[in-house]
Amino acid sequence: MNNYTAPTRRDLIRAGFAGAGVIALDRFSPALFAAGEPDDATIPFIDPQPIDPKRPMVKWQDLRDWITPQPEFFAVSHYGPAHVSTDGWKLRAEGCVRHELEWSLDQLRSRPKKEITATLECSGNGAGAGFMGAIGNARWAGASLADLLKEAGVKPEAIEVAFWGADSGKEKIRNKEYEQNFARSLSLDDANKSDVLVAWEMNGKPLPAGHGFPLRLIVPGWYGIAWVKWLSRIEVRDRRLMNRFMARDYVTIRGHRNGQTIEWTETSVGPLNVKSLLGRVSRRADGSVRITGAAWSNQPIIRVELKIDDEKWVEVELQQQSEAPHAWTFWSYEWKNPPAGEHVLVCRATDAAGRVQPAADDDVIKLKQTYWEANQQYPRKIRL
Ligand SMILES: Nc1nc2c(c(=O)[nH]1)N[C@H]1C(S)=C(S)[C@@H](COP(=O)(O)O)O[C@H]1N2
Ligand SMILES: [Mo]
Repeated sequence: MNNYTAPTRRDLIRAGFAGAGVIALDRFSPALFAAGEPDDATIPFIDPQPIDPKRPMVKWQDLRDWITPQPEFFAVSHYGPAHVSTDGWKLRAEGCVRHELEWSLDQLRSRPKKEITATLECSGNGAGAGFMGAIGNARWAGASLADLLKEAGVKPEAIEVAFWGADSGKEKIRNKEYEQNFARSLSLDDANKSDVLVAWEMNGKPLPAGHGFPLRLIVPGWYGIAWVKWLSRIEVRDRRLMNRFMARDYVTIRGHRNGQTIEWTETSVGPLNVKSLLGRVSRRADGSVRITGAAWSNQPIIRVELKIDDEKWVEVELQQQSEAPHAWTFWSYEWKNPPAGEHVLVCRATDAAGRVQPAADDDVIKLKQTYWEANQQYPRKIRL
């Protein structure tokens, strides 16, 4: 693999998971980089990034908040948002289980509550210039999925767990139409990870209707497609679900060079890839320029580098959230004595698995045929 550089112990210490010396930031750190500097002036990007201003999205050049403000949190629904009435509402567990179970919302809420801060990114984020802010970081709370599965008793023949949403629509499969509910599945191992939640809270409040009220799945480290909203049924299965969202639509087709030939593979969209984006560029009182952004992956981020014009890559400072390994990491860089004129800035992240965010002309992106999983570096232009 040409993108691999093994993280050193120094990298790991710096990233905060091999030893002491890391300051744990407040979980709700409201304004990590603006703190104490209310007057720094935003320098706008001059390359167009045409985002519909009415569509909730992260506005990168205003990026300040580690927890994404609710009005900026994107929403995606394939069949339109479901409006679920909680009268008589129950979550069911069925399929390859010893006991088919049902829980009311009150029964779920009386279980031990787990809270996790995790970043949710749509796998289509970054695939087109108008769709760059389909990401957000929130504090989610709910019950452990592993505990619910344990209570229902998973039978030995089970291999995966499917999560069914209350929303449905017509799907055409081999020339025939079928009414289908939204559904995604996870392998038993992935479903039993301790941080997978059936959540009823987002940032301390009941889930908003558009984000899955009353219940959704939280799958830290996975693309949004796995985070099933309006969750109504947990089905333990002895064979793989191969619906639109597992095997037809949310599929990435990539080419891999093997000597003179290219081999093509189709894989289901799954865990997050390593990625970073530039957020805000601002002028400080002393004339220097501050560049901030975010980085995320399904592994902790150990390094983010910045390239200014044709200079060498330089390392930026990470504000690692050691308590929240599946939340995005904010970073910043102080550019002293920046020359006037136009500049191109680009960042790239490296994660604890040693994966480096690819450039747009690296094979892993260049030979990607489909829209999803667009984690390439994204250069931005400014004028000073
Ligand atoms: N039931 C259901 N869950 C769903 C979807 C959907 O259409 N229906 N969309 C998925 C996709 S593609 C994404 S990116 C996330 C978006 O979550 P959000 O709307 O809370 O931002 O929800 C996922 N969960
Ligand atoms: Mo998505």
